[in-house]
Amino acid sequence: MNMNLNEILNTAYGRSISECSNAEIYAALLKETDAMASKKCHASGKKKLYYISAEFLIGKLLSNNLINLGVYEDVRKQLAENGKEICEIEEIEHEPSLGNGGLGRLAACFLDSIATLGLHGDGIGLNYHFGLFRQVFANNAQTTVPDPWLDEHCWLNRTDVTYPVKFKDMEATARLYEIHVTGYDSVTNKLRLFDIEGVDESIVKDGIAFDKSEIAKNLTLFLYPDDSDEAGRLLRIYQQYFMVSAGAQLILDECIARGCTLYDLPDYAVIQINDTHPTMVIPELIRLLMEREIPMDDAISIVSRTCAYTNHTILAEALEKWHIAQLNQVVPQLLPIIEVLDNKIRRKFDNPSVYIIDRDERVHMAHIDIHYGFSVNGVAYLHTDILKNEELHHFYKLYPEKFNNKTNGITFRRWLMHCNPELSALITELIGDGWKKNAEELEKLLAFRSDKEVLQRLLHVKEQKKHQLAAYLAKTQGISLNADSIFDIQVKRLHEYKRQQLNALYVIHKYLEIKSGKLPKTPITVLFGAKAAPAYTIAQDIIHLILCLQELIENDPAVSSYLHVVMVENYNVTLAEKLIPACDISEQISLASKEASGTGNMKFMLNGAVTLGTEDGANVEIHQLVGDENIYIFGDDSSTVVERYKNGSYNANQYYAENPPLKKAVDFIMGEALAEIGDRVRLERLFKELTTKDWFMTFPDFERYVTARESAYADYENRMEWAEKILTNISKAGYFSSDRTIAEYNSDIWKL
Ligand code: 26Q
Repeated sequence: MNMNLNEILNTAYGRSISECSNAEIYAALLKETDAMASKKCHASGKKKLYYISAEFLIGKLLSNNLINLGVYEDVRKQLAENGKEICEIEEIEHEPSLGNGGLGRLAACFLDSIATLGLHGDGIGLNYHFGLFRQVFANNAQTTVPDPWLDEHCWLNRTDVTYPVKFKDMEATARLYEIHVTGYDSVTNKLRLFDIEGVDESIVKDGIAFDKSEIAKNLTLFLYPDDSDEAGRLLRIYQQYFMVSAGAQLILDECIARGCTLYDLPDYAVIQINDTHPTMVIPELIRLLMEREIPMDDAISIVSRTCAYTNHTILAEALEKWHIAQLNQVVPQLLPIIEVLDNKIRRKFDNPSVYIIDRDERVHMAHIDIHYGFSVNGVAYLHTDILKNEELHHFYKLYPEKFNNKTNGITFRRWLMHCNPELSALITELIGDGWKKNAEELEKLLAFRSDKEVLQRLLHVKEQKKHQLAAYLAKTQGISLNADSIFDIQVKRLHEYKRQQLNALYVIHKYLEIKSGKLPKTPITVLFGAKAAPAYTIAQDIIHLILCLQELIENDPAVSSYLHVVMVENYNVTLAEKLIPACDISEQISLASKEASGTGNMKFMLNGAVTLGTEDGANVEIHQLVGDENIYIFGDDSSTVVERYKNGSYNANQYYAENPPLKKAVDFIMGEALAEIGDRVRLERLFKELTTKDWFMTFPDFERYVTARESAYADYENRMEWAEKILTNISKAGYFSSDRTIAEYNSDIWKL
């Protein structure tokens, strides 16, 4: 397929490429590309996958779609010949803020791979007008403002399809919107997003505050609205039910249109439930089938053979439980069904830990999924192992055949071809372009392991990407980076278990070392990027600490040319695409057992960063693939950690008291230097949390973390050996293509 840009712009504006503004070019390109996507063949077949998720963190779509439709190079050239840069046109696009972190980005990578493999499958979710939130730093702290992304020119298409959604106290209308999902040289699928008719953006005042009780106006304003009060929690139930009720109606309509009698629903649809946020789809589908005259037991059996559940966390606080009273206030029609589902379990099993409704009348959403879905999967080998043997052991004993692992993956179209065209071109020059469709072919790169020229060129690409990142951050955030320093990067949601605080303790340690005259050979730039949930106080405190360290070090001429700390503002997909290719050292330092998989770890590896990490999530699999020489692993392993939690033996204060370098770093949080810059309440709270609780056990790992990080920095000095590590990491990354993950979902679960 071809695109004649001059002709398109002439028709649209009566002007040529060079006479149009970037915004005009963007608008015309969007329209043309979207039309091209919709004209592509759509996947079909009797059975269809519905991937239902509260988040789809899809990122900007222009380049992605141009690449997948096979016209990127052509368009880039036409623009360049007329003095326009495609990356500047891209800047016009506003990234849809429809997700928060890994789970949402995974859903987006999956949609790409589902379309690429030509599978019949759509995403179902909500159209949040202001997304998660946009992060703005002020006074060394995070503040939050809405992140509007819907404008006149966007990829979202309105449809005429609407569904009624009944709540206890009102009836809402859900309107269907659609975004085309292009596969790489393949079919087009859709992301179906529901919006409430009558949504009112104007009720948001003062940051992201709004009246949480005005459901008819607020339901689709924000993803994960603050649930620290009851109104916020009820709003989340409204959102979840709105999504699943409209989604279930859509699924049934489509299946009937394809010839389904409803009794044979499992032959027409498979619903993949992305974590527990869409779990109410199970009782809702049962309810809808009963409305259509299907007896309850039949309805339960039909739905149980249609739904499959993915678990993304073992953190107890993230496993959703809704109180019966809460569900009764919003969706009383589901309660009789949930009670029947629970009673069946009580009759069958005498172990209260597998009941759906517990003694405190709370409904355990994950338990609904496990009992009434046909598949339960974890997202990395270690994670699934922990689900089977620890967290969900009682369920595993009941249904061993339901449990399976699907190690996460990422789409190489976005996370290599798009974000790193320089590296892509080099790889293609060396091994041809078979890797674009068959990622395992990257292993062919191993043949160049001792080819000095190739290694040199890999280092050169890395250098280019560092310079590009520096230029981008200078332009967009007013940050200046030393591109000749080591780029050591930790970007992910802010959470204590991910242990940004451990990284910050290292920074303090290094700062003190430099102050005392021990200078690093190569200067170090430590980059952070993370949003924290607004009600998560300690997470806000950690951001505050990092921003204070950034200021302190920047203003200390004795240190600033050796160490630079930068927290980028509003970390999102767009920034990830710039940061990841520029990274030397990828920080994956969660407390072992806590990170289900991680997917950033895979993106960094693919772009030639070396992992510094714990034996956690998919790091374990990365470690196995690249071997000890090409990764820096430190810290306690998951069984040690699980054991320590079980016997309650951890005493943070003892580590603190008995480990002088650690104590020095921790005490610095309360010291004079930071007191002059920071907020005493925040710093003191963080200090106390660490020294008295340290729930995520940073102290036991601290010393080994410092040692591992120093050895990575030392190895970096030998450029040829380092380049070999880069090469090995890229070569072994093929396993983490989401094409592989999706092929496994299809052969083991979906069977499309
Ligand atoms: C739960 C209750 C109340 C409010 C919010 C939530 C909530 C919201 C979002 C719970 C969890 C999430 C998101 C979880 C998530 O992103 N998990 C990540 O999923 C990735 C894809 O599988 C994994 O790679 C990461 O390890 C995992 O942390």
